[in-house]
Amino acid sequence: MSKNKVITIERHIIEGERAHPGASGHFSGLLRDLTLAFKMIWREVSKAGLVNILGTLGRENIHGDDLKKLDLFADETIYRAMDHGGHLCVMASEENEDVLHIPENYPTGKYVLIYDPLDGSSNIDANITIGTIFSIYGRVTRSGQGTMVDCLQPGYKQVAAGYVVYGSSTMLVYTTGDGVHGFTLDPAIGEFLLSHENIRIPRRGSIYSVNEGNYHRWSDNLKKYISYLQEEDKTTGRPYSSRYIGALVGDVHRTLLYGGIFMYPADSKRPHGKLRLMYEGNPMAFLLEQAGGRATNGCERILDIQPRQLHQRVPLFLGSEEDVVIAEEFLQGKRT
Ligand code: AHM
Ligand code: MG
Repeated sequence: MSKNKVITIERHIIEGERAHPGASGHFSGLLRDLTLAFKMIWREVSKAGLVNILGTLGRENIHGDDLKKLDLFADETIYRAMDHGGHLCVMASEENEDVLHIPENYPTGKYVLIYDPLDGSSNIDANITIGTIFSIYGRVTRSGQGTMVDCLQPGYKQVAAGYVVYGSSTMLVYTTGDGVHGFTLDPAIGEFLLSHENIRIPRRGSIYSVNEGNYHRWSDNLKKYISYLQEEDKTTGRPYSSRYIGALVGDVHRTLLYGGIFMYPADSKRPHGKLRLMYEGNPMAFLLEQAGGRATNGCERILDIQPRQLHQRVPLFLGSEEDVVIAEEFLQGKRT
């Protein structure tokens, strides 16, 4: 008989909160509500091909990407699961230009939720991994409705972050600043069960992940780093293998488990990169650091960046500590 205890995410969250004397229960309530939303999204994602709900809605989101029906469903599901619990004072979603207020008739709480409801949506039609990303902060304003000020906090102030990867199995990976823990959904009982306790990223990996189609737009320093990764050198395990899904959650999940480096750099077309600091950079950086890894924009720790806009973009390099340090050395011209 297996020696492993069966631990649901709900129990894990409650036990984590018990370790903090004086906790009000709001935090565990918030994460419980979020988990319900994730299960509702998973249900739709997993039957998407069957019920033919795929396809564009004929309108574009604020970033100009095609807005798929599932993006909209995921966005609304999270908002509706979280608007009435009394845990949040404000939300922000990658699909919406402005902050999302709590309806007047519902109580407000002391937390802020920032989320990317369905990342990697260009992969939906091909049945490739997609995901949901979330980030939670304590509020800064004192009471009532939260504001933009509550949302624009640097990543080191996050109190929790995580993602759900809807892949060959569905997993929820999260941190509250006490390590990174992964839960696999058992679809038969509809519960996320602890499957990856205290995930640690290897100190160095052997995989790099980047959209190499942008090669000719990259800086010379970045090109030199990629050449370094491709060189033969047995002592450092090079050449590295290249893996790129083009869906952040899947690419980061692999990097977290296997090590190596994921990059979405700045280039001549996108001087600030493509990914968004608040919705993608900060939650992934918090997770990676909690697992013993590193996350940078090339010269500054992601979690230290003071955000100025909700949708600002950031060059992103994250992964194994040693790999990211070497990338920084190349990007800063200290290695050639
Ligand atoms: P999205 O938020 O519109 O889905 O875009 C974000 C996605 C990430 O999941 C992924 O890392 C990146 O875009 C891939 O971009 P590209 O196709 O330029 O490589
Ligand atoms: Mg996204």
